[in-house]
Amino acid sequence: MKLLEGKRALITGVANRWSIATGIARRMHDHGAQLAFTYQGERVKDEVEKLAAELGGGPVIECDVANDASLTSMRDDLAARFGKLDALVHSIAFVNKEDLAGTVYDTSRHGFSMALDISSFSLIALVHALHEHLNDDASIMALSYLGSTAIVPNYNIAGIAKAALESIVRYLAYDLGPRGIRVNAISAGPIKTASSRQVGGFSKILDVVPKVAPLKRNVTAEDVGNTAVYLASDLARAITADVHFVDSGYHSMGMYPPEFGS
Ligand code: 0WD
Repeated sequence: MKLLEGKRALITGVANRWSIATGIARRMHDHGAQLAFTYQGERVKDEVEKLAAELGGGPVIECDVANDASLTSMRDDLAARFGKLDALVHSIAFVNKEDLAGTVYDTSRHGFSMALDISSFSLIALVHALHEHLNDDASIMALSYLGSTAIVPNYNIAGIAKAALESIVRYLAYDLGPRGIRVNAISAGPIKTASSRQVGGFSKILDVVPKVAPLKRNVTAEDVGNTAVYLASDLARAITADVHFVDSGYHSMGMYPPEFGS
């Protein structure tokens, strides 16, 4: 059964084939959604165009979420070429590499502002730009991580930015709820991507999950994509303002199993 037949989704944050947004786009396409994509700049344009061609040939539009003019022109282009949205996927984050290791108290004012601007405020900016181009009952989702509510060494201000993002999800859910529009976060387990490799000691994080998590395995971008399909579908029409973990159950562990490390 196809869950997204007749629905249109905008996918942000594809950088390459390993991006979580790529896994989401693939699963949404499998379920019959029509897709449009944004890309950040020339560096990733070819990869995004290739993926879009493979997944139905929808529009590919430049959008730098740090730039209001870019958001407005994306909105106008999208309205002309694609029509109103039933789903919006926010899969965007940026933190300076030097802020993804060491101590949080050494974070610079500029590094902090940039991380929060691109990783958190960008969801507000996208919804501000697109709210009139969302159908009633649309579904908005943003990618988060456990580092928002718990200490993950080296994740540092990325975690602080995810805490803001999850709070923004709840407030947007309240703003848009009267239109039946739902806003949720998907908190993914660690997945090797261009962004995650910037986090100090990331490969060790990948080693821990299969030893500790109830499902004893890491998750994939396609696992995240399956949850995105559900959240975008009418099956989730009473689900909003929440954080949905796709992490093999890792977030529920109160302590590591006794055999860990042996
Ligand atoms: O373990 C992981 N990979 C997890 C990632 C676990 C839990 C959550 N996440 C989150 C990330 O924090 C992010 O919000 O998932 C989202 C997607 O991240 P990803 O798929 O891991 O990483 P990547 O493939 O690098 O995509 C993030 C993209 C950027 O990629 P690059 O590599 O080019 O920096 O975010 C986009 C960009 O395409 N991006 C922007 N898009 C528009 N405007 C901007 C910007 N200013 N900055 C970054």
